[in-house]
Amino acid sequence: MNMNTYALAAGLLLSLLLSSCQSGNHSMPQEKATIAIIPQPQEVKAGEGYWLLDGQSTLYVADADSAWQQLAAFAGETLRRHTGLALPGAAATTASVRIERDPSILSPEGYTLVVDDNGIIITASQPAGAFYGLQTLLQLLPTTVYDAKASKPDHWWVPKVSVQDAPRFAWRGMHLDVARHFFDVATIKQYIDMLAMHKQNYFHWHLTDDQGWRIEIKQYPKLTEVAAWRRETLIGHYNDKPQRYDGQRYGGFYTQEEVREIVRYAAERYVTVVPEIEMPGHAQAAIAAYPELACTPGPFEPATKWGVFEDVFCPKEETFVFLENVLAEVMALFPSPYIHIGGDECPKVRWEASDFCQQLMRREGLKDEMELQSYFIRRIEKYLNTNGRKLIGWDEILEGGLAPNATVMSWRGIEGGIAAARSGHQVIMSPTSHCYFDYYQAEHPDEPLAIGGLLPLEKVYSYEPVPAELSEAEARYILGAQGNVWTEYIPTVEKLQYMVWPRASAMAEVGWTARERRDYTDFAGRLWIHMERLRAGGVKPADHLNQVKADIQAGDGQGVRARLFTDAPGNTIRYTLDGRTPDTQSPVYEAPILLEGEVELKALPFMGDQVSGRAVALTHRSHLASGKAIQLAHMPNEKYTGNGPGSVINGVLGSDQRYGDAEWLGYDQTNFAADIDLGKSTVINELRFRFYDAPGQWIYLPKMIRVSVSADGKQFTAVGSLQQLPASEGNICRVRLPVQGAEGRYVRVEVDRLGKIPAGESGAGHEAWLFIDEIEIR
Ligand code: TNX
Repeated sequence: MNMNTYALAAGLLLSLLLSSCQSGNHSMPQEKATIAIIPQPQEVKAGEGYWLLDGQSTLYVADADSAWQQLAAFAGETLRRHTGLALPGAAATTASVRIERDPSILSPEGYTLVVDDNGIIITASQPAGAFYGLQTLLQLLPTTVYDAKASKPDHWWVPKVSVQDAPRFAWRGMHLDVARHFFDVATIKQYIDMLAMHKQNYFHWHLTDDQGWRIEIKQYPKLTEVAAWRRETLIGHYNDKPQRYDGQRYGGFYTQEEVREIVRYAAERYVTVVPEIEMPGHAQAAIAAYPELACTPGPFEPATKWGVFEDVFCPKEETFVFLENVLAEVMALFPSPYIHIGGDECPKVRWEASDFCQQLMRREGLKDEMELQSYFIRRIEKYLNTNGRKLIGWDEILEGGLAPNATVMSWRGIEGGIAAARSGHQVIMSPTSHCYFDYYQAEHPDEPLAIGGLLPLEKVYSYEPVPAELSEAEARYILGAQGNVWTEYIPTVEKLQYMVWPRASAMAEVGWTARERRDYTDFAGRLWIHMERLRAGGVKPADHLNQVKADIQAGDGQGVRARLFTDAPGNTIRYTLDGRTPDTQSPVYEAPILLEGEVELKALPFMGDQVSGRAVALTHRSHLASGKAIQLAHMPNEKYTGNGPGSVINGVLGSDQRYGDAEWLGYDQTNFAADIDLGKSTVINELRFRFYDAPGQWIYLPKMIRVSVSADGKQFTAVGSLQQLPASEGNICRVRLPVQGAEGRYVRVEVDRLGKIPAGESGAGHEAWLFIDEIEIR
């Protein structure tokens, strides 16, 4: 959307106001309507003029068989609720709104929507497609259609248009963790409403975890008497030292009646609810209620803090009896063809120490605890399959061998998804890098506490669910993509909305819209209007569209440059370099700003002379390496690439709390090693480093730093090294390494990772991460 369309959008709003003032004569708006549909359809052809919906309008819905009858009832009710018009039924030949069957439409979720001189007609081969046509129709109307509380006008102008549409992926999912924090039935329904509006079709309901069991199971009452309640809850961040607790009992659960109601509510909106019952790990709450299901006697209590816990289900016969009984009740409640059984993050320490487990492994010929996990999942899969259901698990279920028919949800990255697709298993992609809405969404000191990381809207939008590594045949196993919402740091509905929207709107477009139709600038333009829909629907989204962002470019020897931008067009950015708050007299940003010496850049967006959004502020301090050229021997993990290699010599420090920002580089496989070209022979006295230190997140300080210099970039002479690092302050460790008067043009810096995480620590045995955000040379 360009500036012009903004003006048009404003014009549309104005004309709608005018037309509602003149509702007596229903004068047609003079301006052309802006069509801003999210997710973007396959094809939208705008026509000329409008079709009038008013008190005389009627509705016809194909209702030949039962599947269409449900749609017919729901479509009528939806249209009436949203428009406030009665829309009585009429024959197909005369009705103003017609929803018709067209078996020639190939996609079961596809539809066409035509608004022309003959009225409004939606065609689809299946009710789901018709439902999506209806969603598109609502998005053609002013955003007040979504406002249940607003009084509705007595007529609506519907812009003439022809839309042809079908989704790219069959799985367009959103997940919600109700174990860490509980959300009531009304909130779940609103969540489902929002998914339906975005044509998302799977609601992955994470119902059990260490901190709480949230679904009533009649045969096991202690799950809701004991497992649904925790003594207290961690407050602040897990990494805070010391950790603090609120001392408040916390919990809740859904009765089976409520579950049925939600499943029914979702089904009316063509959303399938996929329940997740976690096993064998993330089960501490369940074994607190039934300790006989653990490998050790207990007692246990539902966890009061976050993380991964060692007390897990023990693969005993009575555990399988319990789980099958639980799943039997779950299957009776959820018609979903898929049942999610978790499978992630299951520590093996209890199994290793258990005589029972070790004997079982010998008896079954299982070579290690990974294979025991696989044995566990296969048994559960067999049970589900026997009952006509399919198993989904997180990508850890690949370890020790994948159950024969399992669908894999790839979260730790995309590798699990690639491996599963290559072995002919269905895959849902939800890697942390692009799909975790518990991560921060902006770099700003006012952002509310989040688990960590950084996942701005644009990055969500950029997600491509089909890994480039897959052949066309393998790619067919990618069912789609999903946004995950873990709620450790999301205790309230307001915060839930803030974290989810509009990032989930971007995810909806990733799942629905053809790759070549996706364009972030265009999306951001449509989102400007779409946010009003969200607000009208009772959801307060995070609004970062007008926030100024800085993209710091460095590392190529051309100095350090700051490119400033906002997501929404129409802002004028004004800035200062001395830390003062910009005003209407401050210089207007036009081209990247060269940062030299000591600079406190602050930039604010303006619309006219009004501040339109949040500022960006950053401090730049030159040192001998800033703005010079750098070459990395190893690239960081693809999730933590900062803003390229230059991030570590750009004179700008990263956040002290968020290692996922554009300044930090993160390594978990290789060491860090870089050659910095100072451009000419230079005497250097000291190097200063910053490392991130957060063992709870598997991030450790390095075990060794070495520095050498060279005149020609080939022969290097060691000039300093360090093993003993000073104590960290909070999560930051600042290191100084003196190299008294060393001289050279090239400086080689080598930083060795710790290696494996030590026993007894969270993530023991995994590779420790190393995060570095700056190498200052003085
Ligand atoms: C990992 S994603 C988990 C969850 C946490 C989440 C926090 C997954 C399968 N397991 O238990 O809530 O990280 O981002």
